[in-house]
Amino acid sequence: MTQIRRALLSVSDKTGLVELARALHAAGVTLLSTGGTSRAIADAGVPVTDVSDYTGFPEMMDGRIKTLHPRVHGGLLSRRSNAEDRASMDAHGIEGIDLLVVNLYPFEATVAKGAPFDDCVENIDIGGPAMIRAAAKNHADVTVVVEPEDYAAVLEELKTQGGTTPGTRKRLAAKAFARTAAYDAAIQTWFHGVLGEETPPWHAVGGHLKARLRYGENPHQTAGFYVGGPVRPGVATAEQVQGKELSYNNINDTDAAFELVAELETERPAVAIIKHANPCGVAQGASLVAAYEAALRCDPVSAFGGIIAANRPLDRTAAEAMTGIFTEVVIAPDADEEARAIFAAKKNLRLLLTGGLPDPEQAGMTVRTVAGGYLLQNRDAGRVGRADLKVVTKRAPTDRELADLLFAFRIAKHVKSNTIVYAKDGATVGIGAGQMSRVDAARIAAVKAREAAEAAGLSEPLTRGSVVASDAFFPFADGLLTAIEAGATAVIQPGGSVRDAEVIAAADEAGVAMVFTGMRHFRH
Ligand code: 93A
Repeated sequence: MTQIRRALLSVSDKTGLVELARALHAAGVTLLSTGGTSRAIADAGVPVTDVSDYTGFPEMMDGRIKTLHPRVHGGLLSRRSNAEDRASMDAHGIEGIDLLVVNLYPFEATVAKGAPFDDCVENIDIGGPAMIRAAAKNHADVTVVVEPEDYAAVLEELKTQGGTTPGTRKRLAAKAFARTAAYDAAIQTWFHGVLGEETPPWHAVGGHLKARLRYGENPHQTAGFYVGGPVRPGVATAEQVQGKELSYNNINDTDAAFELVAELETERPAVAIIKHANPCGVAQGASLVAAYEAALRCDPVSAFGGIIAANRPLDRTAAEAMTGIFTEVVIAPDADEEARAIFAAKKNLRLLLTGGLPDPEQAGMTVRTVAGGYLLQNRDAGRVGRADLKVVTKRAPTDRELADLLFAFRIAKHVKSNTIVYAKDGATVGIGAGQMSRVDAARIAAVKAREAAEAAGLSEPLTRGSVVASDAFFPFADGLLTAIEAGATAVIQPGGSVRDAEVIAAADEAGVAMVFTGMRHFRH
């Protein structure tokens, strides 16, 4: 147990400050504080000493120098049980500071609101992190608090036990270092942005903990949701309007859904339905509801319990259709009043509104772990357009086929490899995901399309007259032949196999049109 006789309070976020100061004073704690914080405490009628009176140095240089003084840092760093440290304290009039309460200049918020360069620089806190690190290092004797949410716990220990326990001080020290690490990471990210450079993704590892999750991918795994890096509309920034807490898998799937829908042409309403990070139906239509219904048709069985992303504000008819089956999450740029009211009736459904769509071509990095290390790469910002396509068959695709080919290839980019995507009239009609062989992906997609057609009471499989996209080249003609058998009339694929000639010949023989993209989209 460490008694708390003196506390230094220096906070930008003054939430709960007066209550804290009052309670500390009542517990007999002497208060030291910096300019604005000190004024707020004094205004509430609580006795407080200005740090500048304690150090004998005025605040100067627009507050750049407030607490950077040996009487402050000595008070935080001195080991109370060390005779030499105590002698130094006596020699220099240094008083022990037992509790440090700091929250930093709002650098992240200043950047987020688009403040000018100089304002951002001025909001880089120096004295705050220095004190936080000093107090956290000296957690054997000092308690450090960096967030208002921890005030109550410290006051409780003070009240019930007369001081803080070593366990609490260690936990708070860990949190303190996490905060300064995240703070420096935010500054680093901003500098990279100013320089027009990409930000290395390790900030994400030390990023800001947005939410502790109930569990990870499975219930026996613990997990947290960290945010950081360049701002991008999506699951990390969205406002959750309603519904249960998001789970680890929800977050992962919602991200996949929204990134996919943002990949499609923005002129037309688009909807993607995701299960286990893979789409089970994607479509564009004249309206959101038309797009949703077409997406659902692709694989209505898998869509149950899925995640829906839309590229437009949700309206009444879309909301009515989307609440027709059990859905975990809906994410969209916005929702009108009528749509919100309809979703509100489904208490558990999580509705996330992002305010916008992410730019599919925005630079960025991805990170994944391997045993003992990380793999870093640029995010796959590659996008194939009409001008990139090379017709390799005797027959060129028709305009309608071309539109569907590009649509299918954009979707294939967002499906686990190996993938084959069949599409028709701006809607997927069969998706084969995550197979070890391309021919299996083609087969599975065709089987699913046949089943969906049967379920809908149609006589023909949905793949009849469709186009087909492959995320990587066909190593043999077999995968292509499977797609042709399923009814595909045009093909889009990267090309580049040693057997391209064989594959092209097979397409020509069947009168199928084929285009090469020159770019592949593996996603493992
Ligand atoms: O400009 S600083 O880096 N220089 C300092 O010496 C210093 N000491 C505390 N910023 C400094 N602080 C920060 O001031 C704290 O981290 C806190 O965010 C803020 C509180 O200022 P005030 O009490 O005047 O509102």
